[in-house]
Amino acid sequence: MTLPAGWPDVPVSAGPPPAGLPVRSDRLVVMGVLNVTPDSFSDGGRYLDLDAAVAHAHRMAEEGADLIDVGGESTRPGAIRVPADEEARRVLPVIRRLAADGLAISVDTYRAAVAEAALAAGARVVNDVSGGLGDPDMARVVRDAGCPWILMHWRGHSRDMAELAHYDDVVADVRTELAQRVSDAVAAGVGSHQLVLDPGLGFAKRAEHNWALLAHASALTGLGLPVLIGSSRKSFLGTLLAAADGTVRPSDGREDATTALTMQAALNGAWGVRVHQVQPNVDAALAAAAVIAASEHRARYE
Ligand code: PMM
Repeated sequence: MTLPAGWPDVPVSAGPPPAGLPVRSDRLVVMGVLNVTPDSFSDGGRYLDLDAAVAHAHRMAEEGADLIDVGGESTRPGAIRVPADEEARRVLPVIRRLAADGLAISVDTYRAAVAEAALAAGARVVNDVSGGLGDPDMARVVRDAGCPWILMHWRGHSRDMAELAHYDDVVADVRTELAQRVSDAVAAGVGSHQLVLDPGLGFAKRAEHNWALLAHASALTGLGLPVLIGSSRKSFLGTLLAAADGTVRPSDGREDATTALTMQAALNGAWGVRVHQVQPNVDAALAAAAVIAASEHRARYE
């Protein structure tokens, strides 16, 4: 693997993190997933009811979630896209309630109109799985709001993802394509200090692509922007953990592997992880932080 040094012509400002981006000194940030959808692969249909969604978000916050990621359209491979007004109808009441309760919310959307309405309803962060490619108006919304913007690596909508999973060198290609997204955002007037990068595990990626990106997470963290990792319950873990007869492990049996990858993300300098089950991942984040602190302590005496 050959990686270009630093950013390809991207001015990365070392500004302070924007208001709304949780930053912790004691451990990496844990983002709890709240899908208000009928068809997400692991929690679809469970939180369509407002009270059930609100209760689940509070449970995650009590377990230590720093951010609740509210999404109204499933992005699982092959998922059907929903109209923007239906997406907004699903997420806005939940965001309003949770923001009024004082929870920090990100909105998982690639649509500028939904992001704008969500920010007005109290969301603090835009989590954009399209990295700005899904809607040309998203950069304006983020620029005007001055909010954090998570740019995930993306090559196309769920329906087409499988065909787009072709790379010369997945780590170098993802890094270059994310650098282009940063460049576009900065050209549109967004401060680079507003940006968080995400390799987009499972999005136009086969299992071997996901493992390579995890193994070389430093290719992204080394760029100087916060990095988010979303491995939680994804299908590459189901394949890894398949039974002897080849039966893929169901999504609720992938928690321990998810937690192991949270430890790995933390040791590799990620800013945060996006997970369905908060408590074990907070524990893993604390364990990783203790290992990092001990290794830094020892280094002072060597
Ligand atoms: N994965 C999913 C949805 N949103 N957002 C970011 N930033 N990173 C991810 O990896 C990501 C995401 C798909 O998982 P889900 O269906 O469980 O929400």
